Amino acid sequence: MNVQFIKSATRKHEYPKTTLPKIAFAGRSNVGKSSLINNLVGKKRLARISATPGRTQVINFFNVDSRWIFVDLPGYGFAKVPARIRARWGPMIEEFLREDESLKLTVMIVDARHEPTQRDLVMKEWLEQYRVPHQVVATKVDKLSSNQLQTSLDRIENIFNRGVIPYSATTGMGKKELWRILKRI
Ligand SMILES: Nc1nc2c(ncn2[C@@H]2O[C@H](COP(=O)(O)OP(=O)(O)OP(=O)(O)O)[C@@H](O)[C@H]2O)c(=O)[nH]1
Ligand SMILES: [Mg+2]
Repeated sequence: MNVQFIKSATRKHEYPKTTLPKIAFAGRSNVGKSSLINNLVGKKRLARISATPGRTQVINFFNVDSRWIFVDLPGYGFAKVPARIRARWGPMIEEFLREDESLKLTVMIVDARHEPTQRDLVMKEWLEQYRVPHQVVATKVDKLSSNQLQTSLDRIENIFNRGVIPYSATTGMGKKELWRILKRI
């Protein structure tokens, strides 16, 4: 798989000029977005995995096999991000969801261990409002027992009112299932 970083952007005029279908990855800070992207494309250090959560406050675009553009959206909800940077997050994400005509799917990533947060629900509302198709993925499932996992998946499916793919960037669980969906785009 040939994957290349294209550029970072915060505003629409900076997005890469391309008509390839875009697949965005969204979720709260530290949820494992970059790890999931790296695991999907089989590259260890493509999207930066941060020891300092919340650092990725720009939109990162990657060319995947000249067939899709993967978009690593900045994480939300990290308390230590300065308020003035946090204030920019909403308009930046909303502009992207609203304005990018080649956005075909958003992968909405939640932590399998936790109740979805208020910000996850805001994100869900935006995806619905701007009519962006979305697939919910619950990651870090390797940290749960199978009983815990079932309870957690049921809860997440209820909240988002749709099917959720269990995922682990550590074991690769869910990778095939998610690719099956991405390959239809
Ligand atoms: N056990 C386990 N750890 C994971 C998994 N995915 C991510 N992690 C860990 O979770 C931490 C955050 O992962 P990142 O991929 O940097 O998360 P992110 O959502 O991109 O974070 P920001 O870009 O900083 O918002 C890292 O320490 C990862 O190693 C997983 O599936 N299983
Ligand atoms: Mg990241």
